[in-house]
Amino acid sequence: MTTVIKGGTIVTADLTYMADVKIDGGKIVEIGPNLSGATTLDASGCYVMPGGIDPHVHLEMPFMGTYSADDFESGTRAALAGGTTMVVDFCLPDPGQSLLDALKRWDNKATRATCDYSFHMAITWWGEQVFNEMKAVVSHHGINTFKHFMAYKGALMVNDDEMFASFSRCAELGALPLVHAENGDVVAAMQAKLMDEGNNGPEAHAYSRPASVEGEATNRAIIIADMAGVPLYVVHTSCEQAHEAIRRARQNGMRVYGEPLIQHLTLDESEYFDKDWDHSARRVMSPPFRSKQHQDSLWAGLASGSLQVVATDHCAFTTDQKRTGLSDFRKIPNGTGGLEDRLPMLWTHGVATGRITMNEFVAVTSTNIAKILNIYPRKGAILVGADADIVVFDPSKSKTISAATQQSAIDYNVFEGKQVIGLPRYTLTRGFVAIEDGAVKTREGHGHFVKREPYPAVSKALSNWKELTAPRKVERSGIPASGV
Ligand code: DUC
Ligand code: ZN
Ligand code: ZN
Ligand code: ZN
Repeated sequence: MTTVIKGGTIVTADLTYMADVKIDGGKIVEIGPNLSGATTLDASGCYVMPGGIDPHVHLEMPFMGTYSADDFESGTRAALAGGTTMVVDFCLPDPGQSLLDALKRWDNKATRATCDYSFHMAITWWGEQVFNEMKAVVSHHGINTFKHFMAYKGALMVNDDEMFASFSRCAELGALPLVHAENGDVVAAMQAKLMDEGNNGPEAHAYSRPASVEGEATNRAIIIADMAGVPLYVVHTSCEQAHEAIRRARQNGMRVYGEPLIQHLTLDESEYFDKDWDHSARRVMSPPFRSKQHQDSLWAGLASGSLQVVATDHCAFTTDQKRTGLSDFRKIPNGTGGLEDRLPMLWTHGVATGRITMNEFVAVTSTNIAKILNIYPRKGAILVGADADIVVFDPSKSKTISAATQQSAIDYNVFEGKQVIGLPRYTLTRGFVAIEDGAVKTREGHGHFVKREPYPAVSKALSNWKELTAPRKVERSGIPASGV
């Protein structure tokens, strides 16, 4: 059964042109003028783009004494409704738990996914078993990325020695390390101080995690990656200090990638002040929202290429779950939603305002991500042979974002009341039309796990440290006798 997307303008990361797209067996089989097939989808007035890839989501994630409220069914349904056709979730072993056992749990949860998915593996503890299992994760399970939390002390956090060991192992395996970069020791101390001083509200969450704490950890992770001779991917880059560290590393020849979130690009710190408790607590996430100056830095990074990706860190909790922290901000589950809104919000605030081009929009929501995760051009491309993960995007369609009409399972939306222009007319997942003019036709279990091969380029990454001061044995004569 062939499908043809007809009359649209194809927009990729580097080209804009008019052509039809023919799909068969879930793949793109032909691109050109005047194509026909068994089914026709009218794309006139629309942009035909690679479906969004969200490289950073937490679905049904065990965290802070509860589980994030969107599971693989509702989360991927929200994704498709917003034009995103693949998500990458984080497999989190409990400290001491086998990585492979944790992966079984994640495999199980993800069988309900309505679009394709992959996993990053988190390194939440360190030991010989982890070192050994990392190899099986890469070579047998198709996972080429390992996440490290530099925050969440006493829970997920790893120390510098553990990060260096894990990053070095990534270099050997051709895998890419990811970091949540915040100085967890300083955050924990700040949190205790704020509580002692009677600051127990959600605004204290922001006070405990200033931009400098993120900048320091980003810089530290970059130096550890350089010493280990491996590239680095910094998740949820939210501030100028972190962006500056990434820019500097890239200028020095390192492959360091930065991932702003749509929330940090469009919502600022005023969400935590002079608002009611629920409003602010619903927006508690780490890192917290920042000032307008930091937002300007992130937008500049997307335009100039020093930041490469826009994600969501979708980790949704209901108001009831947030209220666990009513008398102690440290207990408010950290996380916000955004899967359904990432593309329309970025189009509205990025493309429609002229901050980024349409082609840059495709790059940062899809193509760059596919390249970094080593799944291009199967994903992230409108090319013959690619998976037919496609969004037919109508730039004239608009709506007001509201929890009342969203797919996510939670009872609010952090973008509530915001007007967006640019919405999917159709979203196709491997050729299946899951979204049609707002009608949701997703199929539970349609999503497949996408294997990601290791990268040969990664283990050959330039290390400034190795280039400059590779250890060598120095032969010396005239060594002074011991003693003074
Ligand atoms: N930040 C969040 O806000 N939620 C999930 C994990 C994280 O790092
Ligand atoms: Zn598996
Ligand atoms: Zn994080
Ligand atoms: Zn996250």
